[in-house]
Amino acid sequence: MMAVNRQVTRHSYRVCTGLYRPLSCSSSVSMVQKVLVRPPQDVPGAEGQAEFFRAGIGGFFQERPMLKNPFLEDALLQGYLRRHLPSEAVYSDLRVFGERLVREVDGWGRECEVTPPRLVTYDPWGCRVDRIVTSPAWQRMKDLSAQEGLVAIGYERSYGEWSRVYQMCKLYLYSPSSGLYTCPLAMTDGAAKVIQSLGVSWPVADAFSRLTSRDPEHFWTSGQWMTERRGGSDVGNGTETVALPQSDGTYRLSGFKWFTSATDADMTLTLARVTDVDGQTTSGSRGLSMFYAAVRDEQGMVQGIEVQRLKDKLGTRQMPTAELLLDGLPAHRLSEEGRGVACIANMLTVTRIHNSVSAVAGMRRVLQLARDYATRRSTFGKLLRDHPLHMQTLARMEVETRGAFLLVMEVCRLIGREETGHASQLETHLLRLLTPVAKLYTGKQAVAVISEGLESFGGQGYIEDTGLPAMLRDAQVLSIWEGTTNVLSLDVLRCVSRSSGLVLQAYFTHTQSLLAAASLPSLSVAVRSVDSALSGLREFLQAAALTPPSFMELAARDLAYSLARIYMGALLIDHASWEGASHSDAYAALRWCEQDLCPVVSKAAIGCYNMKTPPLDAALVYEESTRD
Ligand code: UCC
Repeated sequence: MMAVNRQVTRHSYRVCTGLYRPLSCSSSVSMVQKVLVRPPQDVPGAEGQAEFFRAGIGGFFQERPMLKNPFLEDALLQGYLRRHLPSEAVYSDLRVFGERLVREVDGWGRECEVTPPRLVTYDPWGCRVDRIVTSPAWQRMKDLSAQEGLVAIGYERSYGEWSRVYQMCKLYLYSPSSGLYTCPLAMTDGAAKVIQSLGVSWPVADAFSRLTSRDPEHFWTSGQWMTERRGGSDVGNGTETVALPQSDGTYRLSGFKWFTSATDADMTLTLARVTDVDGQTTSGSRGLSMFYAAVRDEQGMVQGIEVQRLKDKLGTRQMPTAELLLDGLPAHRLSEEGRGVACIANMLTVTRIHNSVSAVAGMRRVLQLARDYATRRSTFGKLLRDHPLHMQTLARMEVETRGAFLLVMEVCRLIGREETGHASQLETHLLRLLTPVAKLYTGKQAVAVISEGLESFGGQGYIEDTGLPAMLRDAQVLSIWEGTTNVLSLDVLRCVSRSSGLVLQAYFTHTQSLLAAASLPSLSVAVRSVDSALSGLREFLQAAALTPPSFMELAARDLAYSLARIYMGALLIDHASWEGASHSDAYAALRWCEQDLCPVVSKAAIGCYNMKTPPLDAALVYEESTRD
């Protein structure tokens, strides 16, 4: 922008005459309203007219924020890798990939947004075809995903227990440019994980090799069809789809899948109830089994499926989300009968991790754009970057993003250790607890940080073809799909009780060990804050153990937030204590720890979870509609 400004100034002068008179013609420069006029030779026939006269649109154009190599722009990512995965090959791959994202892929992502998928139900001769037509850019994303190994890296395991971290770092760079292609990749990765955990054999050996392939010709994506009209969250009670056993050991599925994301997938994993000889099924989640189905036959036609319609969504418009009538879909049962939920839970773990990666990636992207913009946009006589209040706002976003990044990478580190057989019992417990915690917390952070980020572009942040509003729309789904914030908060409670508290023990032990290793005096305030929050949390949980379950249910969301904030604080401190850390790493840790790290304790202290509260909450919510 500075270049543009200089140019405009060179060709401009102030006038106190004509249509656009200044409010004051005082001799004091500061009191004179500056009205720019175009030099007469620029406007044939309108000599001396003010710049905005008739068709003149003025000479100032704001420079746009520039996307730069997101890997080279990310000090924390580079620091994290230097510390944990100091591999020249990984560094080089991410740097080159970052260039590719800027050069070509980001444009494809935009193309996906402006060329949304459409459903072709019939061919010109009236035959039902149910074809989902996606943009060429969406198809290029599929090829790129294979070539770049975006799923494969996690299964090749060339970097042992750090392979997941490498894979997720690459996805983190890719996500904001991917036109939401990260969604099918999440499910593809989840399906591969489920198949691997069951044993790669017939009938899914070929599918596994396709899901994890680097060859675009061979590569497949998978769907995850769980949601039905009765049940998005309550899968156990809401699933109506039935599986009719066939004489050859396969099944035919009939039902209605209400939300199927990225429905152009090649295969899917899904849940259904096996019917017995009398056509009866078992209710609840004990009646659910998990199935594998190829979506299309060899001619590329959907088989046993009618695509009812594509969803009209707030965001994720790049990607087809369909309602599907399953009308005898041929399928193979992969789980034992009645073990469908437990079996697909592996997929949920992976897709929830992807969700968290996308959340932090969105935060990082808006920050990268906002900080670039702050070097190009002048207001009140100086660049945005020279306004301390603006920098304070971006710094707060940066602190949130750093906390989120370290938490998400911690979960990736843990799953990598588990998959390579390196995880201790403590780490397995931590993974189970932190997966929903990271997903629910980063989903909320993403919406808040990206919303704040849009504001830093002023009105331009609200203008559709800047590409910025789509970031906010797409972020909004992150707290919804793969389990809403409350459903995941209840999942946290469930894993605490199913493990008889062992997941919490692991949490306390590990957080304490992160703090114990922090020796920098400059961090002592932060260490004290986390330590005290941890003690408060322990006391709260001891007291809560004596309360009825309804107490903890009310506290579930605040408990999950407390677990997230305390753990993020410990991770920020730990990272800042590393010998290669920067001053900013320490500053971020200090700033993070200034907030209420343990809201569950502060809210309990004011009676938020006592039994008088639910009726008061309900009365508050329904006050208007219940008044006579
Ligand atoms: O499909 C969707 C969108 C796809 C798009 C994906 C892209 C995402 C990434 C994008 C990046 C850009 S959205 C639909 C998602 N639906 C959900 O997330 C469902 C939400 N509801 C739940 O999570 C519930 O908590 C249920 C369905 C899991 C609860 O069902 P149940 O039947 O009440 O489950 P139980 O009884 O608690 O658990 C049954 C078994 C137990 O194992 P066993 O019997 O061995 O003890 C549990 O331990 O499942 C196990 N289990 C789990 N294991 C349940 N949840 C988990 C878990 N989270 N991790 C491990």
